[in-house]
Amino acid sequence: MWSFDGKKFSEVHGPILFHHGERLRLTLVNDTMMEHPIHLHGMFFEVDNGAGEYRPRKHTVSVKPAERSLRLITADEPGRWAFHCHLLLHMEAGMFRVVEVSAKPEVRS
Ligand SMILES: [Cu+2]
Repeated sequence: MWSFDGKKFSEVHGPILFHHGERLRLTLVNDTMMEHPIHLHGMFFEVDNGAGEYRPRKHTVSVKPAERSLRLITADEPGRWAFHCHLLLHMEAGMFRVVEVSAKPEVRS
């Protein structure tokens, strides 16, 4: 079974919610024997590679077998976005989620 957090897309209810403007740390743990190119649409992953402020900005980054990969995200694009493994076999089997970034907060004067 290919999934995120042990659940296929068909088994989850609703999107993963991000608040507009928030800064997030995502930890991806690959506990399989395959490499997974993980793609988040709409926003960049910043790869936290231990090099301080020099973090590569990527839409898709592969996570190797038994690797733990840290990413930073700024949720700055409101809407619903696909988050999935880019191996189509894995995506179609359930390694897919929808990320929803809440609407931009009202600007008050
Ligand atoms: Cu995969």
